[in-house]
Amino acid sequence: MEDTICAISTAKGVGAISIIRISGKDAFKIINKIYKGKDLNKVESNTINYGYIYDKDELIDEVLVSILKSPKTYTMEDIVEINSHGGINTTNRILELVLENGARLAEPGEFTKRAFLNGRIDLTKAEAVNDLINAKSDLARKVALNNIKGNLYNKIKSLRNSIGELMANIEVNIDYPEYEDIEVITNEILKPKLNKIKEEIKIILNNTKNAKLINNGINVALIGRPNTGKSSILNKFLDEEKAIVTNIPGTTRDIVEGSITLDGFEINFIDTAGIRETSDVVEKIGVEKSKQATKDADIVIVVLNNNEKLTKEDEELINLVPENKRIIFVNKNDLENKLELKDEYVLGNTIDYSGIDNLKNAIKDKLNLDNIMVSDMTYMSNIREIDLLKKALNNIQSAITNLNSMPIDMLEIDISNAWNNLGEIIGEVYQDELLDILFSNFCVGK
Ligand SMILES: Nc1nc2c(ncn2[C@@H]2O[C@H](COP(=O)(O)OP(=O)(O)OP(=O)(O)O)[C@@H](O)[C@H]2O)c(=O)[nH]1
Ligand SMILES: [Mg+2]
Repeated sequence: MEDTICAISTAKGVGAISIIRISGKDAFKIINKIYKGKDLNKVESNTINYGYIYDKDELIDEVLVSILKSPKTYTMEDIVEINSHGGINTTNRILELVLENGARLAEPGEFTKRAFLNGRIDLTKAEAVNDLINAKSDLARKVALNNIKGNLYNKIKSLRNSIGELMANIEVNIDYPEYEDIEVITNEILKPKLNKIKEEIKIILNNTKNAKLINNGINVALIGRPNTGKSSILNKFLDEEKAIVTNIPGTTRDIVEGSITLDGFEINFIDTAGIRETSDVVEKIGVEKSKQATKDADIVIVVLNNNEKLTKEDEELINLVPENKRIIFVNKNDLENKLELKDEYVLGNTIDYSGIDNLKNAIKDKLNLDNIMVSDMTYMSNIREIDLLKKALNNIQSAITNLNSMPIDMLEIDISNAWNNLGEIIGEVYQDELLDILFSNFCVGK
């Protein structure tokens, strides 16, 4: 934290401008050594100043320099941002110059880490910054932004406060049993309070399933016997001739993917090789990949041919997929109906869009996407947070289970463990190692 750090904060490559960011106590000293223009010591905070960057007598670039004075900055330290012309050469030259004049290259996420260590943001907000940068869909962006604003922090903090109050009550009862004006805490008082905390934790944990769909997108695999029209369906979804379509069974041999956005969700379609018994080595590998894709997918569309009788293989495929992620699509309804099916299915063809529209609705229904859209958007986005919240739930559950069989001071151990778990989520309790791992996933310069 004593070092002054610097990094290129914009994406590497050719662009109109690049930003070299410097943060730390020597930030202004360093810029003064390489900048010619106004006297930056005299300018106000939050100003942008025109001038030149020089390496001794050599002009390096014409720039705009932002001066941001501690403490109202991203890191809470003095920050300088040099807006230079874009392009790899100029940007690197300026970065080298900043390094030569006393800064050290920032590690990934180090600016955000400082914002956390200096107390400006908690860990959920820091992690949300990374989520925002990596957001793949509009919805993922909104959720991340909500968490940067403190949505998740406020929820966890208030839960932690409720647990803290319980702990204080128990503590007072244990330490001062002789005082008469202190409410005696009994199992009857504790039980509903613990249950309420448990229910609130459960709601957040339930939402985390949605977080995966929001952040990673929804994987939809198309499987079926050869020639049923899987690749045609993919192409229709994408409005593009992405996969090869022929009337020869076994046309698709490898996985073909493409994505669309549906109501803000990223939907990633995976077209697979038609599944059948085959002696062809290449096709065999393709069939294995199809089976794997089925396992990995959030939704599996089993494609059948309306123009053919149901085969044993069709039935096997239907049974291969668990009901909660299976959609059966009966394709080629422009041709004569020869298929009979007991299971629920979606009907259509790849000539017009009606079948595709029905499939979109079926995907939305299956995953309850409309509900996700209107819920409160408090999602935990990463394994670290989810894991800690699950531990907190277990600890609260253990206190509830032991409520009648253990003395109250023993219950306090479980309750205070839960309190610590929540503290770790927001970073009020943390280990240095954890921070290193967490921030190493960030971009350099953020
Ligand atoms: N009549 C009709 N033909 C279709 C329809 N959809 C696809 N086809 C035809 O069915 C044949 C097979 O289509 P594909 O999309 O290649 O089928 P596939 O399931 O990907 O086949 P494999 O890659 O071999 O597993 C092609 O000749 C398509 O033009 C449809 O809705 N109606
Ligand atoms: Mg195909």
